[in-house]
Amino acid sequence: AATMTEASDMKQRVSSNGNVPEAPIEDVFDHSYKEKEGPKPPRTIVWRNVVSMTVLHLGAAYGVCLIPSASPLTLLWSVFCFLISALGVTAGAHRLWSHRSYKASLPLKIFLGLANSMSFQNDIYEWARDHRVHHKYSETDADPHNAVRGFFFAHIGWLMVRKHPDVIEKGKKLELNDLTSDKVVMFQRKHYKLSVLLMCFFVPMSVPWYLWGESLWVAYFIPSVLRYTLVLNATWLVNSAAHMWGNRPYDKSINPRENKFVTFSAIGEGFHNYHHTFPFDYATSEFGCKLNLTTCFIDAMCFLGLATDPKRVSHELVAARSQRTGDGSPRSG
Ligand code: ST9
Ligand code: ZN
Ligand code: ZN
Repeated sequence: AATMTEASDMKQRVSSNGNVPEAPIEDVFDHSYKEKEGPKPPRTIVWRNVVSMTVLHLGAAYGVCLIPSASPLTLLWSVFCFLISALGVTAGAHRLWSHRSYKASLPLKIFLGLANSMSFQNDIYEWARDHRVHHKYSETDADPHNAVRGFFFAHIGWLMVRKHPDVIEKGKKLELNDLTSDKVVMFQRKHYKLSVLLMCFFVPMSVPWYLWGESLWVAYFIPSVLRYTLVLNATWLVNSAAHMWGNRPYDKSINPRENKFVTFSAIGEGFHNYHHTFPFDYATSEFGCKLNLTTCFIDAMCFLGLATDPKRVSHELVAARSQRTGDGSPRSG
């Protein structure tokens, strides 16, 4: 019976705005995929990325050393920039564009597009494409940050080597029309470099300098470099830590887990066992706003009329699924 309800719930998402059918988002795990037999293709290190990631993290460590010499306003501004760029990933690239778990008006999309450029994590199109293969082929060769390859690979290593050919092969078969027909997504992709230069570096650095006379040096290393590096690592923890450590109250047959530390650092994205079980739920958890700043933000946008149609899974369905496939650990927010 549970499976029946699940199937109808899936359909509900597909046509939840009245009767207009939408193409289903390909974020549901594909059990039919089998990894190719035989030896794995050789791993090709991309040295340019190894060097740039190392330099970035050294810059962030230096930024930490500069904290005592920064003005309190600059630190406050850095936290603000952290939250805006984090929302560009969580509410933007993730819940809106990868999963289509709610609908956003044009002004909200523009805000999320700018916030997303502030997070500098590849353009929305590329991010959402990689994220859909991640869900559909989770923990296999076709998953860009396959956590079976270990913490380091899932966290940052995957950005330092060429992709497994299956990621590209499977990714090319995905339905991405909703992204290519989205003007904000395509505009951001077209002007990606410039938008990153402005939003990730120029704006975070020039505001403290211009408005309260912070030194450009400090304003570069803290709200820009350090803040950027922290958002990156908070995001990557969802791929590494939340695929390795924590309970699995919804589905014990999959790797993603509920991880409180990740939930906190990634503003609500650590309920990862829930999220992989119900990828279309806009709250990415059954507990709404609890520990989930991103859900609060989307709720506020709905309240203001800037977002509509947030998709949710019913408590009955969650409970039934948890009974059937969970690991028996308590569900808790
Ligand atoms: C970054 C991204 O950090 C982080 C994403 C994290 C995802 C997290 C998900 C967790 C859940 C959400 C929670 C959010 C929490 C947020 C909390 C915030 C506080 N399908 O890529 P190339 C094709 S980025 C189909 O070069 P290589 C395609 O044709 C950090 N096709 O592959 C492509 O051409 P085009 C900054 C695909 O050569 C061509 O192949 N950025 C797919 O193997 C070549 O693609 C960097 O560091 C696909 N999936 O290189 C840059 N993929 O361009 C890192 C590829 O036309 N990237 N194709 O699309 C690179 O340098 C390279 O991608 C590479 C692989 C070296 C890693
Ligand atoms: Zn995941
Ligand atoms: Zn997701």
